[in-house]
Amino acid sequence: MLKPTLESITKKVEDGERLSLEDGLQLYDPEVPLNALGQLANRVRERINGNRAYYNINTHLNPTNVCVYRCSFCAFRSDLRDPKGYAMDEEQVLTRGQEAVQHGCTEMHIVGGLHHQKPYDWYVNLVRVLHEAYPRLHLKAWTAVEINWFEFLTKKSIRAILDDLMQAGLGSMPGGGAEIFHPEVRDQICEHKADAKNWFDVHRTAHQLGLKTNCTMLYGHIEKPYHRVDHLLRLRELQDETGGFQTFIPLAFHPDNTGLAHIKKPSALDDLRTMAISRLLLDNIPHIKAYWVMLGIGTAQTALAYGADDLDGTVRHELIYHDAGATTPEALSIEVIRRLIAEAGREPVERDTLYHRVERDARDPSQWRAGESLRAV
Ligand code: V47
Repeated sequence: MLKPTLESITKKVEDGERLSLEDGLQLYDPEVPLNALGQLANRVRERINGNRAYYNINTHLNPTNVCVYRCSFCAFRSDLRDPKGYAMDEEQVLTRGQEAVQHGCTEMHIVGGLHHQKPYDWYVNLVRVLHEAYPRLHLKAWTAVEINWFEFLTKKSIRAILDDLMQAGLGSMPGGGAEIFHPEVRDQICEHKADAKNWFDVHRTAHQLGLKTNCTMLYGHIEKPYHRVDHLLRLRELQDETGGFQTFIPLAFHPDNTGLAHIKKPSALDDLRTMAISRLLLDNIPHIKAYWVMLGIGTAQTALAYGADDLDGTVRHELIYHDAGATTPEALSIEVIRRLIAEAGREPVERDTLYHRVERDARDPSQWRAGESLRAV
């Protein structure tokens, strides 16, 4: 078989043909000019999402940082007895909910450590109390790794656990915990936690139950291009089966305060190349997010021309990246996020978690209603 070239890959993209593992690997060859790759990804991005660039008004809640696992890339986790260790009580969680609603947030993104002294009910109850107090706040909560931990705690099936959480008020699931699926890498950076099969079983079941989920890839540590492309193709395969992924978020590794602090963080060029390759390989996932917290504002803005169509949100109270050395601000105002998008020549569109247009009351912007569904065009 002939080795793919940028020309043969461009032809495939133009003909709407699916790219292969070999194509993905070829696009990682530094000989392939980044600008040309970006332009190709941009065509696909505009084919799917037009000129829109989405953002949302959201907040993060990390109810505890105490974690049974010791993933070498994580600066957020803590031991129970470490002075840094914490676990929030119901009142603290509700205060965060109230703050979110007052700021007009449509979404709360909830993830944290796996606290060995907290029972399953602690996690379910947290969703329940927030949902009862603030029913309009969409709870995008718990990664597949947490669901896998709940399986261990309760011996219940994934389906039964997701049923409990949905009844309590779970609205969708974030894409974390995916890291790199290939065991050559996964066994070195997070050997004890949910493996690729566990992660996919949770997302498959969530999709079967009608829950939308996101997916991620943590890159720029010990993995090679092969592991990244393999990772993306595994996500594409589940999406073919279920269609339940909304958004893919490539996550650039931040080394500070982690067990991999000797590794340099990926360059902006690698970030943009990975963004573009993700857009091209994940032909069946509608949205690609440039998560500004981790990319930095300049690269996230540039990524809107390299395949990305979403910047995530205003993001209050993010800890996972800031503990690992992210120098981005703690939150962006709506005005700044809209200006960043407009400067990139895109149309800023506020969305809710499930991609409906958000319409705000001009006199009191904390008041909003969900409008039309923003289907990929
Ligand atoms: O799974 C942890 C990553 C993830 C580091 O679904 C790190 O909308 C880089 O998944 N350097 C959690 N990455 C965050 C996440 C996410 C973020 C934004 C939006 C969404 C979404 C999901 O963060 C973890 C891990 O892959 N991570 N430590 C670090 N030092």
